Amino acid sequence: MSGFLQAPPILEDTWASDRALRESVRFHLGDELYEAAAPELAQMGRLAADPSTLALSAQAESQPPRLVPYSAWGERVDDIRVSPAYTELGRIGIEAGVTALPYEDTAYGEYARVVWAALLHLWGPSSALYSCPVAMTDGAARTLLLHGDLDDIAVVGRLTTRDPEHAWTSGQWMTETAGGSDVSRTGTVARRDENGTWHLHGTKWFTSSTTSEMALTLARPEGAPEGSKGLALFRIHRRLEDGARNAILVRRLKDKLGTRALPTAELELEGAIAFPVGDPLDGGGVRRISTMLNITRIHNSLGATGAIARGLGWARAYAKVREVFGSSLAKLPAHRATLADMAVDHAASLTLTVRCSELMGRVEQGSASPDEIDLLRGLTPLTKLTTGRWSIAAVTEAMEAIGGVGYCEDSTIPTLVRNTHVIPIWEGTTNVLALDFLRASARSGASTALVEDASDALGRADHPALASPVAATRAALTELEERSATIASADDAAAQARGVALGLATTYACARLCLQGSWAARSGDLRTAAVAARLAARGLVPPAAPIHHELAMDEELSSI
Ligand code: MFK
Repeated sequence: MSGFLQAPPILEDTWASDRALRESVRFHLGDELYEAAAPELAQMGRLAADPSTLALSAQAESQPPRLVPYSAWGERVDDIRVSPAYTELGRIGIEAGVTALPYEDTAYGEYARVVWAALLHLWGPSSALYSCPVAMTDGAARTLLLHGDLDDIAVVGRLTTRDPEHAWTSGQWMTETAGGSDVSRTGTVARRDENGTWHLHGTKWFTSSTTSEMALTLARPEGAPEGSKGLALFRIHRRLEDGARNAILVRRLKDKLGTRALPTAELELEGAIAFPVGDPLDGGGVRRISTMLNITRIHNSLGATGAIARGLGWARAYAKVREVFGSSLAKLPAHRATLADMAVDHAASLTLTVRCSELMGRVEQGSASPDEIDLLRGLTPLTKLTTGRWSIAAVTEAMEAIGGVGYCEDSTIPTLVRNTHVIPIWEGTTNVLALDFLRASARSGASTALVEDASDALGRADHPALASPVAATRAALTELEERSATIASADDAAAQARGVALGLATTYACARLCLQGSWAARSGDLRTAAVAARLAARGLVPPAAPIHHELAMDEELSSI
């Protein structure tokens, strides 16, 4: 035996060690609001990396939810039991304001969502995916406020409180066997009885956070037309007012690759009582639930960014304690280059996500301009799809950076990798979101607003240290515009949508990093300028497929 014992990596305080996050928050908030927000963010940064919190996460992940279909005496109860550690992690988040903060009257005003984004970024990676019910709860609260009646709005207090004893969470039951992406194929039927009460009949195929007290869901009122224009939005509760079980049967829990602390179930709605949100017969269900979708997509992007930060945090911690080839791993140039690329992914992901959050806050407070509304509409799917892909790459890189122990379950890195793999699938896949962006661009000024905002950022990034990434980002914008001009048909647009979306999002991220880097450089800090330069040097726009080979490629695909 060699007698050598590797010192374990220690995850550092996630606020104090995350320079990119602190700078982004200060850049967006300004000094005064930053000083006001910093204490609560610092507290969450310490708590998220505290060994007791990490132990709760590990416990929650190792105690998956359990379905108890019947009571001891044979009564159908459909109870789902989750780990007490999972509940405790939720309590920590709720008390800290992950659901409440954007709905409170605070000094942050239209910047509340920036503080909230930082808070969630810190708490999320330690939450054992309690971040999922938090996402849907936020989406539900906003949807009910915008589209609901007084009964709907009465529920919002439960969804946005900091009191864990009083707090409810919400699910989002959209996915059915016939339609995950194509929600227009929803088969759940809504029937109104003689008293005017609505009852839902159908199967919901993936319902996450099934222990939530309520959910928003789609159903087709009897007699309504086929397709998405026949769908209505409903609020549905697991229990009725008298405490009795609603007619919702849990068929089974899903056996998932990751997110194992989080209950996800198949549900049979057997005439379950539900309450329409908005007019159930005006065909506006998908439009209304899109309010929720857009919010959960920003949460998803925060989840991706948090996963990158956590992977980077572990990789850095390991590099600090590991000696190789007579040197600290942290000092080896090849490894430093890998960590630098992960830091670029983190900063780029953060810049997109915080920008979305800032715009969302402005829209919610009613201070957004029409251009900012269009910008948020386009930036949300772009941010979701891009950060999702970056997060998979980054956590995989973290696992490799930690080596064999990172591949072993007790390092917790496999949990991080498994949990991150849901991020591009949840809330719309890469292609669905790229197509959503195309539709948003056709129906609103989304892409124009994005290009103009990027150009404006580049125009203001006037510190000489940024000259090279600014030039590269300008060239990327021109390339994207030229590529858009060559699109010949709707099919061609769809085929190119993913590449254009990834290119536009990365270019926009670089433009915003140039602006932030220029701001920081004015006080002598060149680190974000270096990040922007490294991002630009990687190439901002993925190459287009060679058009002259398209016919042969079609033949290749048909032979697979
Ligand atoms: C770490 C935290 C992670 C968070 C975890 C959350 C877990 C939740 C788990 C899940 O529930 S995952 C399920 C997610 N499912 C999807 O994301 C569905 C993917 N499909 C789409 O996104 C489709 O584009 C969509 C269903 C939204 C729409 O497809 P359709 O049926 O072709 O509808 P259409 O005609 O495009 O739009 C109907 C209306 O909605 C239009 O308005 P009008 O009625 O006024 O014409 C659209 O403008 C509007 N709309 C659609 N998408 C919108 C939108 N409005 C605003 N924003 C959008 N994104």
